[in-house]
Amino acid sequence: MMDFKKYTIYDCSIVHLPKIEKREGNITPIENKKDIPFDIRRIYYLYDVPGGEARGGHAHKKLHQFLIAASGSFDVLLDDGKNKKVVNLNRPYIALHIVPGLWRELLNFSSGSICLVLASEIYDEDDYIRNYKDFINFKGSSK
Ligand code: T46
Repeated sequence: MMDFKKYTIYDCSIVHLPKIEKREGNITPIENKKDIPFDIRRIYYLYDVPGGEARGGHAHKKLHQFLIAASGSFDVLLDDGKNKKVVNLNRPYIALHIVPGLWRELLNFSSGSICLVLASEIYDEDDYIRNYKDFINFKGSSK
């Protein structure tokens, strides 16, 4: 398995999830191994985010995540210490797979938006790097 310190923003991907369309409305099912490349050990969602507020602002050492705009839209800034990119999520059947070892910030939440997160691990504060300088040192220590 790749050293998670070496992951870059180019290892993240947009994943099109199944979308079953019905006249009464649509449904998107997500199954371990079939629709997502890791076992889901935790689900959480961000909601009631006040206008102008940012979330994230940290990196994870081991955690894989799928981020989905279950409602509304928001931007995800990805940063591997060298490269940055912004991904806009605005469809409930599109996921952003964020690999470990990347700094992320969530910005520009639309009113009433919901960020659904499917995560590969249970909550562990030791998996977080919440200081940007520590993150840069962490990335540098893989060379
Ligand atoms: C991420 C972005 C997208 C828990 O107790 N359990 C949990 O599973 C989570 C996710 C958080 N918490 C506690 C820890 C903090 O006291 O909830 C509080 C807020 O967490 P945090 O400041 O990390 O929230 P965000 O929105 O900045 O980040 C969260 C996730 O933590 C993170 O993995 O990538 O959403």
